[in-house]
Amino acid sequence: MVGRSLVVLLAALAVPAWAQPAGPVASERATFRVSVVAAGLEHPWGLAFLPDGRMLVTERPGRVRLVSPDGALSAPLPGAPAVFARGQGGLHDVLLHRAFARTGLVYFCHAAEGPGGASTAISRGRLTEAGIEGLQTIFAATPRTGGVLHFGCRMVWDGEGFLHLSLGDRMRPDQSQDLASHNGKTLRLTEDGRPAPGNPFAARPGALPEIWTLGHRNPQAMTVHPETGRIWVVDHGPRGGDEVNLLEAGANYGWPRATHGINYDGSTITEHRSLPGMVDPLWVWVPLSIAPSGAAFYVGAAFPGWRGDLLVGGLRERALVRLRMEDGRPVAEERIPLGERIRDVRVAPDGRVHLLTDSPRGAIWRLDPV
Ligand SMILES: [Ca+2]
Repeated sequence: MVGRSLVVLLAALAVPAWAQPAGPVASERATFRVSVVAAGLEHPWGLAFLPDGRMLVTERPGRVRLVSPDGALSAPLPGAPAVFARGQGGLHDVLLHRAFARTGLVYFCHAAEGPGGASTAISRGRLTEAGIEGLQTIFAATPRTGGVLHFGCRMVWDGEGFLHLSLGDRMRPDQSQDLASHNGKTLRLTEDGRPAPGNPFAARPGALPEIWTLGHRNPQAMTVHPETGRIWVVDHGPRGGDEVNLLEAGANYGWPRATHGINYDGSTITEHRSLPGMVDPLWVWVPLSIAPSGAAFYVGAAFPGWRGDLLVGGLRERALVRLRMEDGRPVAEERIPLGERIRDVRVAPDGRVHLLTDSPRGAIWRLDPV
């Protein structure tokens, strides 16, 4: 045991704490340097830019911190959600209320424990200089289950002011096709966490009225196209079969009845890559997964060569993956290796791309064009 501990210790010492690329990174349409905005974050997961130039960042074990423009990290804010922090569970995405400057409201999606196990929940509170005040859980997915995998989750606002949430299948693939379960779905909610009016299955007996789309596996990237307002999701496949999907109300994205992926042991999940009545992905990663988490369309001025492209964070791939978009769909891919697992991709108001690295010693990176 002593020898093994020594090996582990030496391995830890050999790895730089925040291993950002040291020199300029040359890619097909841009060259940039990676600056460390803030470090010392444990599995940072979600990021939001505040109107005053600060940022809010979540850490998966359940912490929320403010980051000043010069990169100084606050202490963990009091009042953050109590999370189920096991496996992939914990504190995930953060989203400002659409009228944040007036309301101060901040939304968190996270794993939460309750009767029967754990599921994904949304909690909302008011950000003040004292921390997060008046936190309330406004939505909890059902059914709760045992297990520590596939919680999703990302949140975005649509153009009508409704809140969309992406949810993983909780390793119960059949639930992705079951309208009586929230798991493996995207939901469309009011800002108070209730079913939004006009949802596609609201009138169907036995169907949960929050459901917007079904047939997802573990969508950990969801983003709104800044020009079309359409919502895009990037979903983890099993072994191979990560997908980019454009959401349409009521659509079925196929999991687990249609997929390009196979089981981790090499066995077949289904012979179908496509089925009638199910929507095919607009991009798929085979035979290996990149393990996508976090995505954003690029429309800033800092990287004119990336304009309109979808930037996707790769966990397993340890890369920023750029999907070239033409006529509203991906047509080509570039993988930009960065040496760290990339958990989230955000474009700052000034157009510079920010990344979160998924590590016990994670960081916020900023890409500065050179
Ligand atoms: Ca699919």
